[in-house]
Amino acid sequence: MDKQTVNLYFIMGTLNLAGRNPLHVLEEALKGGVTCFQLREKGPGALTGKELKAFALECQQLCEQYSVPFIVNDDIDLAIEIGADGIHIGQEDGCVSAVRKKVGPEMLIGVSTHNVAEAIAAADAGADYIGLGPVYETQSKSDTQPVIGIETVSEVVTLLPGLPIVAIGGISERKASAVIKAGASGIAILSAISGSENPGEAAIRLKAAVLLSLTGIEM
Ligand code: TZP
Ligand code: MG
Repeated sequence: MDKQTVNLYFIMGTLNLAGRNPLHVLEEALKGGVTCFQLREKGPGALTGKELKAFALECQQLCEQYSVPFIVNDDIDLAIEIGADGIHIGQEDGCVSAVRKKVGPEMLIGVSTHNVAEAIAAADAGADYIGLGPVYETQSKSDTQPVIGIETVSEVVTLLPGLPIVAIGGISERKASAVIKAGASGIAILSAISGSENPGEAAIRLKAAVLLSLTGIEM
């Protein structure tokens, strides 16, 4: 997997959108330049079963339209059934090799990691990319591990130079550059896009912050 694919990795479900239409938010974000999308449908009132599948198919279609990989969080069976581009798993969701056996050789596998040991284990097991965090405090996930800071990002990047590493947790336009300068390939975002008054504009600004930081030019 190309490191550029995770430059601006958007994560969304149907909840916590302040009443906005999820597909509208997703399309605005795609227009704004997100490079990867993960459907993460979690929490009280989350879609399940047929409704979840129908919503996933609509998200997938939009992603296809914008040539952006469509990744499903957790639900391996759904990912296989609809032919998602990838599956994203956490530390509690089984090992990468078992998931690989189930999904076959083509589907991308991403793994959430919180420290150097988990990152190395995921890479050794064949993850295509890793999520690393929470880098900063976040309101978007209640059961997060302690904040890891950008030092851990630098450490992991140094140890795994070839792997796309996407930093997650509390990342805003203002904080994006520190994370990229620490060596992350990209930023994974929930609230800074879906909680924004204007998700498209937020995506444009976040993308610009990432791309500028990747050039190494100081403004
Ligand atoms: N995993 C670690 S932090 C987090 C997840 C899913 C939530 C990040 O959300 P936000 O709103 O970008 O801080
Ligand atoms: Mg999970």
